[in-house]
Amino acid sequence: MKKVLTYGTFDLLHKGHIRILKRAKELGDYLIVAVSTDEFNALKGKKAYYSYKERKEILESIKYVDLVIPESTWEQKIKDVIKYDVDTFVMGDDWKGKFDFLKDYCEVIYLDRTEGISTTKIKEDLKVV
Ligand code: C2G
Repeated sequence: MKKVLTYGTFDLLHKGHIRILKRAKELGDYLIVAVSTDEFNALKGKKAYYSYKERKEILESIKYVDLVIPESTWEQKIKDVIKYDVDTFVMGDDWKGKFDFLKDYCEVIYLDRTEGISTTKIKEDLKVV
C-alpha cells in the first residue's frame, strides 16, 4: 500500500484544499493529512476560524483522506514519515524546496497551487466594508 502524507492548516476549506488532497491521493492508496493544531498555527502566525477539532472533523469527512493526525511542530515530519511508513510527501508549490530534506526518507512532490483562492482571500472578500 502506497502511503502519501501532507500537512496544512486547511481552514475555511476551499477548492484549493480539495484539489491538492485529491491529487495527493491519486499518488498512492492511503492519504494521511497532518493538520496544524491551534498552538502550531499561532507559531505560523495564523489564527484559524475553525478550531483544530473542527478542522480535523471536516478533513476526516473528505473521501480522499484516510487518516488525520495533528501537526504541532515544524520538526515532526521526519518522525511522521518513518512512523507511518510514508512513500510520498506532498505539498503545494508555495513550499517548493522547503522540505527537500525529506528526500532522504521518501519521495517529495510539490503540486501546483490552485490560483485565485485562499483562506485569506475568502476572509478579505467576506469583510463587510
Ligand atoms: N493550497 C493549494 N492551493 C491554494 C491554497 C492552498 O494547493 N489555493 C495547498 C497549500 O499549498 C498546502 C495545502 O493546500 O499544501 C494547505 O494549505 P494551508 O492550509 O494554507 O497550509 P499552510 O499554512 O501552507 O501549512 O508544515 C507545513 C504547514 O503546515 C503548511
